[in-house]
Amino acid sequence: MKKITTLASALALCSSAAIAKNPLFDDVFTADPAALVHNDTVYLYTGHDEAPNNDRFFEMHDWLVFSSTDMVNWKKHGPIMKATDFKWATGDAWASHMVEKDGTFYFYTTVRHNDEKSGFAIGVATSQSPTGPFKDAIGHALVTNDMTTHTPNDWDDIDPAIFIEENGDAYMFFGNLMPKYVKLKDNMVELDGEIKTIDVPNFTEALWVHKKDDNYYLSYACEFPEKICYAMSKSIEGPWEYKGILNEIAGNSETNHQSIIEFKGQSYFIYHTGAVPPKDGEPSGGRFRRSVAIDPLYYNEDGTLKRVIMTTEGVQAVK
Ligand code: FUB
Repeated sequence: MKKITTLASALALCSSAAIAKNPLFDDVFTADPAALVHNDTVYLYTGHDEAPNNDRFFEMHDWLVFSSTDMVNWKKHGPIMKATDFKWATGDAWASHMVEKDGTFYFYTTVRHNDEKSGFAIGVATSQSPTGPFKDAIGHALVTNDMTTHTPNDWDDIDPAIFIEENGDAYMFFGNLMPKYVKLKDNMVELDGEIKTIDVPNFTEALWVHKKDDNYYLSYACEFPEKICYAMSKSIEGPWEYKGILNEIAGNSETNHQSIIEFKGQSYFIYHTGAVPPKDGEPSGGRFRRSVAIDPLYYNEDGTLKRVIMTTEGVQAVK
């Protein structure tokens, strides 16, 4: 047996014995995960926190993508685009969502619009590859702040989440303080009809929609600091029945933002925390320096969701 002679060697032994996988990355700050399963691979899209400390506000310029075939080993592909690649945007690369339809990858994302339509807006970019490069698909925003008037703040049209029905009908869910959704046209880059609101309690932001069997699940960040709550429905258009808290406040982060996928028979809950410890004299993770984590998601027999158990071990590698 190895003799432990110093504190350093004791710590080294501890860290080699542990299977600490959450947060996933400690060399880059990642937030607002949105995962896509495509061709036996999981593509994990994230925002990129670059705030120098946790005192001020988000500093987010671009979006990153990572890929994995086993949920444990992640390949870094680098940025897929930056906020100012939308010529009408001034920055703030906030939460996004990627979907694939008929071989084209559609990246819906939150940015700050220039003064022509001040406030946050939703843009859409496309690529023929899940790792990009992505280009603005329409040359203007898909949703601008003046298109909705439910809340007075100028960041109420953020955090797009797309759901595509089996018949190809696509819907975009989005919003802050007021949850909203709108149908998309077949071309995926135009709205098809009016923007409607959703009635669920304690809504803050970060909508995500997924379906299992004949149940639709609407999960979202609730209250502040944020937990993740969820509601269920038999229809993409609701009504949604509130089911409670899915995940508690995540360590050292006021925000939370979830992505839910099924990959090779296992369901996953992907979220962010502020849990990266200080490193090399740098400030630690925190509310503006967040990091993505993954834990398993389990269903009850009646289709409701078991509350997520956040771990530092993370998930087992998929064979
Ligand atoms: O990352 C910036 C914003 O914080 C996101 O758009 C929200 O969902 C929250 O995570």
